[in-house]
Amino acid sequence: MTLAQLDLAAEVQTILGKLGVAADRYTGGTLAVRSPITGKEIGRLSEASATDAGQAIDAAHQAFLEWRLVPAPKRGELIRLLGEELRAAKASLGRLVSIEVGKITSEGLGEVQEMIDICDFAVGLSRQLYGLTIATERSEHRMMETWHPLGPIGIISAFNFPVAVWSWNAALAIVCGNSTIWKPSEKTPLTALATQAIFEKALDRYIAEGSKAPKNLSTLLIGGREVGEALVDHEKVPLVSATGSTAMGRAVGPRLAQRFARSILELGGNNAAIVTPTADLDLTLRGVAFSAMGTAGQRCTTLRRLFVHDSIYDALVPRLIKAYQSVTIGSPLQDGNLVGPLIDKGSFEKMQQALEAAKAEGGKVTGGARVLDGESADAYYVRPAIVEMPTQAGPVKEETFAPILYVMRYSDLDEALHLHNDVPQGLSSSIFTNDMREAEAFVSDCGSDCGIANVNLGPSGAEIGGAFGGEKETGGGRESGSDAWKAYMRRATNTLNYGRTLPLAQGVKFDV
Ligand code: UN1
Repeated sequence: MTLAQLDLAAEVQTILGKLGVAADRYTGGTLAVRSPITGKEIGRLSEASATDAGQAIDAAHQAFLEWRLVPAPKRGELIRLLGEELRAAKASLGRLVSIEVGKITSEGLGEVQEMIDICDFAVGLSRQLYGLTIATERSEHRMMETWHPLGPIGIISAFNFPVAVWSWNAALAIVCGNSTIWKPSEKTPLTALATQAIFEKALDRYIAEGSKAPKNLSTLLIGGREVGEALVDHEKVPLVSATGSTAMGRAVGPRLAQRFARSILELGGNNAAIVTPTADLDLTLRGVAFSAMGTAGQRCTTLRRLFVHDSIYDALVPRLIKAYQSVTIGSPLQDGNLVGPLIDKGSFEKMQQALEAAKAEGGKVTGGARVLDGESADAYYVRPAIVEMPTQAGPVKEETFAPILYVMRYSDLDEALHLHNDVPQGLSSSIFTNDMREAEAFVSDCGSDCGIANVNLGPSGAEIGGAFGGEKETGGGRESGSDAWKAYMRRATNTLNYGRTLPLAQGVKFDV
């Protein structure tokens, strides 16, 4: 079957019907959604206005006032049910992710698995929201810290992980006692509708079990900039977790800071790997290929820069170029294809501009051309590009959300580390080495400056148990595992006096 023959609109309708989304939610509106697989329209949604957003925030605030009264382990039960519903919906939702974003089947399913994993994590966490007890200098006193819910949490997500990123935030926010309001990318509202329907199923089951939960615990707002701005500017939203470009973060961060609200920012990455002389080259090849070409280069953790030691450059780079020339490109729904389409024309154009700019800096480009345009004029498939660069200059320092891998030689590890860190972004990174000193140096205080630093695996494909996020222009936020939950709560320090006197700290005397 050629791309032009695929009837994805019909399949979308079947999937959404099965997941419990009424047809009027995705027909007849103003926001057109296209599948990048064919470039054709697969839905049309109504958009929320700023006024709708304001009302939704007020309702979410009311929901928060009720939900915070529910004990955390009981909140966890709702997320356990969400995990069950996601398991039941995995095949359908994974397929919808593939259709709406263009991910290959295993990656579409993998995204839903990531949602299930964070639910499991959050259920455990719901019995582990702990604080410290701290030694006090005052006799017959006790000092401790307690953690409390914040309020309605705004979640702004990007097209490339259209549902997993919501779940990282929502699963934690909800067990922590908050309500959530979600503004998904305008490019991927259908998977958001489906996810909201799955959440509502879990909520109905929770209530049917006899538990109490407010109706507006999780709200979905389909819309553009106005909706995002409403979340950012509304005094009742104490935290916005935003994933997207650095430009978006630059707009959102200061506006939140202006009203002393919090932000979790997950912005651009420009992730690199260093391949040292002792690296296992077969393993390196696979690690580089997946993290640079996987998801058509559209992960924020995608490998974009590769530093290869002089002594192994000729053993590795020609093999890599061969892999780039032979990787299977095409409909992500067809087994065997590893690289699906770019999200849209704009993305293709930015990729071509970056390749031109790289050439102007002396880069030698292999790949990067459009393919399959004869089959579907509105879909943008490209052969991933590998660019041998003489220096780290021009577009190498920028994040282009497309499959371009810039390869550079190095001879001295300190120099490679310097170049590795010498970009504005700081999300993820790797070293391929079998030398223990090099591996340790890379993850040390003087090594990679990123939020994620790996040894002998690529920078992409993180699992949810670790804190996810990065430094510098990546925004500094941490989501998902470890103690990322603390960002969704406020900390109170409590000192309790169980004596009959009032000793003051620091030896202060104040006898009246
Ligand atoms: C993203 O690209 O926005 O590490 C998130 C990874 C995934 C998450 C990426 N688990 O590639």
